[in-house]
Amino acid sequence: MTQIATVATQPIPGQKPGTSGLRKKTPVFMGRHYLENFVQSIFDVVGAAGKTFVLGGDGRYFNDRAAQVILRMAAANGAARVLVGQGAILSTPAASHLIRLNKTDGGIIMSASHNPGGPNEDFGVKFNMPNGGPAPEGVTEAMYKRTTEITEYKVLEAQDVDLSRVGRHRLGEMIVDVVDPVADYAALMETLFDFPAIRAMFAGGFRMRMDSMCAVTGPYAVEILENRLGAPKGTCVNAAPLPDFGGLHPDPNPTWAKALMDEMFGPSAPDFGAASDGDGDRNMVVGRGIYVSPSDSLAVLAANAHLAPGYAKGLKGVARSMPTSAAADRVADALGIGKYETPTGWKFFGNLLDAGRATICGEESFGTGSDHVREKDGLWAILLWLNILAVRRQSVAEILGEHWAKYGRNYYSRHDFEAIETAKADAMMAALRGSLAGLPGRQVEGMTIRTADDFAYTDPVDGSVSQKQGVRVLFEDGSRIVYRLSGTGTEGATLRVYLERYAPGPDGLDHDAQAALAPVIRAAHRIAAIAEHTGRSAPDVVT
Ligand code: VG1
Ligand code: CO
Repeated sequence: MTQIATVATQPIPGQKPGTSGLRKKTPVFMGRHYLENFVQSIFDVVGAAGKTFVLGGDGRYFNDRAAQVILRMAAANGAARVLVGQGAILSTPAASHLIRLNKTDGGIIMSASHNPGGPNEDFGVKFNMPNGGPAPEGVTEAMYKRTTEITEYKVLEAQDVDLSRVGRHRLGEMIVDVVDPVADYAALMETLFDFPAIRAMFAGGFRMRMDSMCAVTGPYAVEILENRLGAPKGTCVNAAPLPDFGGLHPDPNPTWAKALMDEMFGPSAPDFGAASDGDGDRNMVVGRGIYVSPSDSLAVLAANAHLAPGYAKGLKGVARSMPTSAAADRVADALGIGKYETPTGWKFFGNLLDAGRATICGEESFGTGSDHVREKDGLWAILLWLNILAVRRQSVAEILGEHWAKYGRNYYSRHDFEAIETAKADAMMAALRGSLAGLPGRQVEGMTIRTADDFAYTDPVDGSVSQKQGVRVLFEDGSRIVYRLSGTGTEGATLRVYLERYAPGPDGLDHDAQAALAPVIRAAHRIAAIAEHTGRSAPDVVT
């Protein structure tokens, strides 16, 4: 017999959900009533009775235990059915696809994405809507508010469900369907890309390295790249998801994916390299001896997407987050299609995708995706690159070179200052916001400031307004600096400074982005008085 217990609790407000879901240190999530309070708050807001949800996570420490708790709570709250990835594993894009494919009422994804995992690292929970996309601000606000009021939660008193095998189980009145986490996603990729052409490229000797960083994309990458596309065994490395990601930061950038960078710049570099993050929604691509900045990757994918069967009819529009470089805008202008600039975070693309206004979206933080799901999708971007390489029969360097020759080059970099004392970071941003009116016309590092503002976004579909999404300083020569505080960190504050400078031709500036951006970087430090406020004169991570 199974019984529903109603457990008395007291409010434990999570921090306001940031860019994606709730993230906390794992011991916090494992603390008394913490996970339960948040999950009950989700169900209280969206309703569970009679509904069907998807559940899965990136395999990090506590993923398996949390899945059992969430299942018992879904059953106690009257859910009809939950589809769970085998082993409680689902990449974020695969979860988004399952939500859509099965027309479910949404899904719960257990992940803190690129944040490290382990008993003393990070854990996270996010809710995705029936369209497969992250819950919008109104919904996450309501969930947060609920955590401040909650007095009880419901949980079924029952044994664990065996999630190790695919098949159907019952938990009280609720059906639990354990599904293969990879199969439906891989099938979707086959509908979008020219698998025979990519297979022929591998058969012809093309070599790649795929680094899954001991996170969730390993099983997906092995099945798609090695099993279905015929890439040699061993193409995928760090392919077994581990609870602590092998001690790695599963963040696909040149700093954390250093092994991949070293190989791609070394003497025996393969033709193409790629890495993905903890939950599989982000990607870094690297050519032999050349790094592809995410903003450039978005632009190249938009310019060449028609070479893949899924996009042969062309794109409806391209959307980018505000801090992402304007490289994609130039492509949209050339194609004569819509372009959109949204705040940071994938949830802002959902309405544009649902309304059919944008087909491809991207962020400077190594996230790209399309209307095939409602999340960014790391392997999707890697496969689109492979499709383009297979059709154009050129190297990554040649493709980038031709792109810059045609559109000009947006030199771009992001500087992150991590774990700053929150009060200091807040004071710096407040002072910067206070100084905006006096900035236009000022000369800094030989450049003249044209405009300075705090980005506010009005959603063109539903009219909702999001304020204070980042300070933008634009110069007369088209250079740009953006300042914002991260919404995903769990330790102090992370200041992100986004730097951009445009050169009309490929050879207008030094080829090294940091060198090309040097005056913009100096101006960024001066305008915000970063060192004076935070004591930091150099960033911790440069991408
Ligand atoms: C970061 C990135 C943002 C991304 C978000 C979630 O947010 O900058 O572009 O959408 O992470 O990605 P923030 O607020 O820390 O700058 V993931 O892969 O963590 O779901
Ligand atoms: Co992620």
